[in-house]
Amino acid sequence: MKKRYLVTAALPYANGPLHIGHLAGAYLPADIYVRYLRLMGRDVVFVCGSDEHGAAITVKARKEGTTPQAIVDQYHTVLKDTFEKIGIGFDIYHRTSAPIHHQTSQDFFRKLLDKGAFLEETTEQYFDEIAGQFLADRYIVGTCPVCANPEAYGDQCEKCGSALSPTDLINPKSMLSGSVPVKRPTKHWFLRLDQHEAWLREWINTGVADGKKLHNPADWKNHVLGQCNSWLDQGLQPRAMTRDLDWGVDVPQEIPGSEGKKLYVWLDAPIGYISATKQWALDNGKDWEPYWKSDDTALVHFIGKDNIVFHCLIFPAILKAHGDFILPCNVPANQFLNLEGRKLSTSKNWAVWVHEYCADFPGQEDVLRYNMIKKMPEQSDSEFTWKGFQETNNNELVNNLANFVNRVLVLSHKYYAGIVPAIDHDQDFKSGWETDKTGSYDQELSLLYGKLREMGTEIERFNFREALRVVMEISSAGNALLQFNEPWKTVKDEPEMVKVVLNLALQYVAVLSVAIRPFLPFSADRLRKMLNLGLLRDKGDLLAILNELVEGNPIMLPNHALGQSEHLFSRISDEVIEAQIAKLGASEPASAPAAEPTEIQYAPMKETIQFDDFAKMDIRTGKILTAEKMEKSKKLLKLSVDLGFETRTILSGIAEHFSPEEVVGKQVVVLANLAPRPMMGVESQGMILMAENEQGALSFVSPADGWPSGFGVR
Ligand code: B3M
Ligand code: ZN
Repeated sequence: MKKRYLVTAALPYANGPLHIGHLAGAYLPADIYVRYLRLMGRDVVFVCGSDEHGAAITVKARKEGTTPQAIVDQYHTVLKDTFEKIGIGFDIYHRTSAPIHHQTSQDFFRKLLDKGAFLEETTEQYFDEIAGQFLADRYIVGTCPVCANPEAYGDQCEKCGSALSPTDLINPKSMLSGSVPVKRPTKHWFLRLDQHEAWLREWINTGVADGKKLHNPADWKNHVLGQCNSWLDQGLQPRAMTRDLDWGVDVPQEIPGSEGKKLYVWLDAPIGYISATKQWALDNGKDWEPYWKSDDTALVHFIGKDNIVFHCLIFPAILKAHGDFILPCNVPANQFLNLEGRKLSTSKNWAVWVHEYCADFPGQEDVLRYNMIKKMPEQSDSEFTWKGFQETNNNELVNNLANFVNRVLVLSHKYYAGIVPAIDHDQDFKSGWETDKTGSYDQELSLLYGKLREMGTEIERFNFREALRVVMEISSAGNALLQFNEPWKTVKDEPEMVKVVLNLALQYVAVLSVAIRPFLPFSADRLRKMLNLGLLRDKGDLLAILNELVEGNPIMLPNHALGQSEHLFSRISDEVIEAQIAKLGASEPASAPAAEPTEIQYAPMKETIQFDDFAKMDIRTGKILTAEKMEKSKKLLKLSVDLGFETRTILSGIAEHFSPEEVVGKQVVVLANLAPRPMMGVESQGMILMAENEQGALSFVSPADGWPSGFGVR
């Protein structure tokens, strides 16, 4: 275990408000993690802030006919407020326009320059002759060379996550004037990423850097490692760390050639984590340096998947080149959240804006949090729907959690005037964990202990959905405890047993009041009040409870007076949901374009092969002459395929997609020299090539109509 934690959440661009995709991607997971660490008494600083530079800002200002400064001032405030309202508990929410940030970034630049980390080079860059400006990053769009997305930016394709250079784009177009740019020479400082490739590869894949084991790659998410490796496999190129712009952090003036040059936003933005930490330290009389420079600090970056390469390769290279800084020990990036079957889109207003949610659902911030966690795109893209939101609220938060809490408190007030009953430990009762099992008080406490531990383990592994599920199991078991023992029926005849059941149920509620804290902080506060337990100070509260439970001690002591009970959650009606659905895309133009497809998961690239590997395959055109179902096989069709010079029998696994009638006469492409293979008593002599999409649908790969059979495909 590390001595201290520095947790960062991606700095949102101050060019728009926060939507649920942001929340589920980086901020909520980071917040849960941090709240948990604090509850465990760990030393943790949680930093974030507005990213106020880059084309995201200037393009927006230009669109709105205002200045970049006006844009960042407006949205910095909106973002800061929204984070607060939805309970993201940063220790500091900073901004990159702050002087301390400019200073810190410039110092970094000087240090990198001194250390020879840069290559100074004049290259041809795209220039917009109408706007009179060089076009880097988001000033230029074009087709992604990797996935063919026609709207890839000059720095990155948001669809496939590839990091790009403007010169990689196919059919580049200026975002400023829409014109086709020309190339002009300009001088910049390039980070020698090529020189960092070897150690980055080792560090990413083994966790070892400079001979020190820093982390275990098995703890990193697969898709994060996958993206890093596919980038590394393409070979790292020197990357410009400066831009010809008039908005951003100046290249330090004493450096020759600095005039008109700004730092690349992806150089200054991650340094924003450091300047935020510095400001936090200044504000709190602390020392920032151990958090960034000491090996016993765990640095964890929470981000969305579109920021992976910047946090896993480029920023680490910058930190390493500087020399004094530690490297992140994990970058638990999330994938994307879709909304009602479509990709979130700011321009089409296809989003749920968090500040609007807070205005429409006051006091129900935790309902959104709960839903976001349940739908958190931890390993793959996920989807938010308003119907799902309603069902989750009504079935899980109301029927399970709020109902349990309410029953326990109401019954305790009714039977014991709101005083925790003292109990006789030898009473038999039924455990809520398994039907018809006799419970024991001590065992129940140790089960609670186990659940809290399990929750913690999942959180520390960044499995927040699973952690929340474990918490809700406590509530389910609590409900079952009441259901199995029916205190409302047995209180007259078995008063001592009912005391045990309710005392225990109160322990469950007390445990829940802490366990829900990382996920549902507002409800945790309300619950603490109902239990008259005092608000959590977060500093080690969970650890304290674990220490009691492991000793077999109850959390709520006999004779403790409970507070007033209230409803933790209430039902959400159809009308409320319908109103939200109607709001979606409301400002969309009347002739709305066809629904955007949801974010697609492409299979990762296979490893590179040589031309010789390809040349070994004999691929030919052909035509299906006959087709029949194979007996006893759901999947296979038996085909005879004309290859011009001969007819082959080929068994093809397409029977669930096509009927024999449909495929007869189809022109196809055949892998003709695949070793023959007996299948279900028939020899298959080749393979028909099929295209498959992400839903598993199949399409024939066909040559043009009337193309002759038997000729090569290359
Ligand atoms: N502002 C990009 C983004 O919002 C960027 C993150 C910076 S983190 C240092 O996707
Ligand atoms: Zn792409």
